[in-house]
Amino acid sequence: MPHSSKPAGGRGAVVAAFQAYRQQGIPLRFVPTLLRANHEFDCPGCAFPDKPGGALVDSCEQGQKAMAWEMTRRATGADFFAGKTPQDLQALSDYELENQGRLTQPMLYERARNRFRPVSWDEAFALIGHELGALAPQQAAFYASGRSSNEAAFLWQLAARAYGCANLPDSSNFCHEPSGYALKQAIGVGKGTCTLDDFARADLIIVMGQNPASNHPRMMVALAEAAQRGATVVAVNPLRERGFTHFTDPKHLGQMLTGRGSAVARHLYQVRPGGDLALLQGMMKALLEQEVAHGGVLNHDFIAEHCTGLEPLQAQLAGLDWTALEHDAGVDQAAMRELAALYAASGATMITWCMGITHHHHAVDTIRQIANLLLLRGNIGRPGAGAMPVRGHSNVQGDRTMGATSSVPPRWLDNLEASFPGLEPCRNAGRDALQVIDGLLDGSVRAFLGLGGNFGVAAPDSPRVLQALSRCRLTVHIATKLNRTHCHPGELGLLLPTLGRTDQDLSAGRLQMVTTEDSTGVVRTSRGVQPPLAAAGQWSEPVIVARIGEAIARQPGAVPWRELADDYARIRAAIARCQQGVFDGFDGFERMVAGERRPLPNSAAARRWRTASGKAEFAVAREGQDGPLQQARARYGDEVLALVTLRSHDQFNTTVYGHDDRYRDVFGTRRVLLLHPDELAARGLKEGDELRVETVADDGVERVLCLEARAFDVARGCAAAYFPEATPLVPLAHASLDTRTPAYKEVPVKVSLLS
Ligand SMILES: Nc1nc2c(c(=O)[nH]1)N[C@H]1C(S)=C(S)[C@@H](COP(=O)(O)OP(=O)(O)OC[C@H]3O[C@@H](n4cnc5c(=O)[nH]c(N)nc54)[C@H](O)[C@@H]3O)O[C@H]1N2
Ligand SMILES: Nc1nc2c(c(=O)[nH]1)N[C@H]1C(S)=C(S)[C@@H](COP(=O)(O)OP(=O)(O)OC[C@H]3O[C@@H](n4cnc5c(=O)[nH]c(N)nc54)[C@H](O)[C@@H]3O)O[C@H]1N2
Ligand SMILES: [Mo]
Repeated sequence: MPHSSKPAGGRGAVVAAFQAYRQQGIPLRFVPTLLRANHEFDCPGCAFPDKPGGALVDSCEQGQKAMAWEMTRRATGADFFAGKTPQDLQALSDYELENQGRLTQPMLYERARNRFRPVSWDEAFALIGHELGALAPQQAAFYASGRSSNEAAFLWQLAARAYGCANLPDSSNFCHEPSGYALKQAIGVGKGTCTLDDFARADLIIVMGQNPASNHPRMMVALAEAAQRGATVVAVNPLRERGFTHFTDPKHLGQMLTGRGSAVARHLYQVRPGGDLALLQGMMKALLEQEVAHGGVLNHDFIAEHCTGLEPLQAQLAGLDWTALEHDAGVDQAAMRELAALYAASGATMITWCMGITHHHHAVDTIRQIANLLLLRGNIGRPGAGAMPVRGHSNVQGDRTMGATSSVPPRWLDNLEASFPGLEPCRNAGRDALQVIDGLLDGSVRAFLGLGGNFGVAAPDSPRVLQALSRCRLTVHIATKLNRTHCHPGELGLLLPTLGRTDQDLSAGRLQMVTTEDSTGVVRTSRGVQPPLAAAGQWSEPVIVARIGEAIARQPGAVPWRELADDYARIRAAIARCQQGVFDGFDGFERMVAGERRPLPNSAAARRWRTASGKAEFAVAREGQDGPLQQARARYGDEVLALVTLRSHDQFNTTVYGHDDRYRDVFGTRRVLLLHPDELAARGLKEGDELRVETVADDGVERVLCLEARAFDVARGCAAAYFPEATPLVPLAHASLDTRTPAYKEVPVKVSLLS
């Protein structure tokens, strides 16, 4: 198998960051600011926490790329759109679309002319008011991607609810939804319980279904430091990801000069996609056997005081058969026992996870097993221990805290009413992302508004979703850059350019500040550093959303939209009022000052369990609920591979920065299918072959892609390809139980030589 020995991180990371500045034409004088990104503003990359007062270079290669991509001086204004039809734009690649630069002028598409034309802000808001006024509120959907600030997200849900609609899908529906759902049931709060300090105190850190070297590089530093002080780091992943085996901290000069990386993870367990559920069950089965034989494994005091439901779990685990567990997990009993022994010997254990756990049919049950495992030894609510779903977008957690989601507690709605006398917010639950897609397909959703994101490309079955979007009466996208979803406008389609977090926001003549919340529940402030590329044509998200709110509100005057937009401290004051009895920690939020950080209290971390029973709840995994992958395997046997769609080292979700994945030795192309060499050989295939990859689904839709074969150390029975290129293979119907999160990481496929 070809394998370069270059470590993850290191010099390559620094070189790549500088290439990104050059490519985007970022003036050199901004580089020092970029390197200090996390001091002034929250990096628009991932949601991993940053160290307060941290290193001079407190950001990572990927963060630098995200900033360079946003701070580019290239503009996509009216001249770019002149004469182009949406079909012309659709012919460009995702990379080419975003690489045009920043959107700088509001544009309106009209089907009758089949062209975009510049439009004034006033005309845009009047049009939205008129069109939404003509629809029933249930016919609209308000999508939010997780990049916007708390202030914008709060106004977004307020605008939707004031209009009478709770169809508030968000990128979480495609992402960590199962984590929030499962943790809420298990420990009473849908957020992780760890802080950054826990990395410095854990004995054992289990990293499941996550590729932090590419997607949360600052976490690699925390892991490497933990490993250096003697903690054990283990990874559970079908792919042998480079970051776990060879890593150099790009901020560590000595390591960088030697050019050698060190292994961060002591062990890497190569599960089959979706095999984590069985692996966790095997670990717990081994632990319980060890408890019976020698005692001292379970934390009986903790369980007695804090937990409920252990007996049914014990009974289920006792009844499980090792052969079946080995088959489902894809790792053998000895490995599961080894991992259990490491866990039993550890004084404090953290489990972190990401999309390798959530993008599955059984995601919720798997995450309940993570909670079970932690609870068995009292590993929640003490230093160095806990559950850590590592979020994706930099403010996806905050958006949820702000109520930007289709279902909120009644208390939140009561608080909205009390805060804005005369407001009658929609009190029903609305549609989540897949329900909105159902509505787009059957025509019951007629208007789609997006606060960021690339909905049609991020969604499964993307070609069908993009087509459905273009059947809308109205689409509105508040965005920094052009993407494929924008190229499929409705009969009327608005593109509203907005400021990003790196841009100075001088709305209403004052330098405004916004806030975000990271994966560990720390709220921090952000102020942009760069003057906007086009001040008149790029408005801030809070201002745009407030103006939309004003245009569509059913009780005019109930919400002082313009006052809120003039001074974001007033939005924070409203947030503080609405959080009473919902999320703690927002008292005096309006007094937050630049540079301040606020850790929000986490009830589970304080061992207060806001669950149905008032205790932390063990759960048994559901049996007999095979998903499409298991069904396909039952029908076609080993011919079926489980396709994982994942990120390269050169992208942020649907934003493709380039065509290399240096950590997987893929260069110059993204249309590849990674397979184990044995799997290639067994099929009579070799590297470089053009493959026909076809989804196994029973809905009569043909889903076929042509990809090039590449050898990689992937678990047997599985294949990997890049998102979003491989998304047309993911059927809408393949989604997790309970939360309907797309099963992007276990698509049953058949592979053959393209004839
Ligand atoms: N630079 C950069 N940073 C990002 C992003 C980005 O695109 N680029 N995206 C952001 C977002 S929104 C998110 S959600 C996160 C995503 O962060 P990740 O979850 O790390 O991203 P993926 O590439 O989807 O990778 C999932 C990992 O899970 C593994 N995996 C796949 N299936 C399974 C399985 O069944 N079991 C186990 N144990 N592992 C499995 C894959 O091999 C891969 O290593 O990153 C965030 N940060
Ligand atoms: N096959 C497959 N599909 C997946 C996944 C997968 O692993 N496999 N992962 C899923 C996951 S985890 C997620 S989170 C979703 C992501 O889905 P989305 O959040 O919808 O997609 P992004 O690619 O993050 O959105 C990028 C766009 O956001 C806009 N943007 C960037 N910054 C800003 C800003 O500051 N403000 C505004 N208003 N707009 C901005 C730009 O126009 C840019 O084109 O995709 C999901 N789809
Ligand atoms: Mo995500």
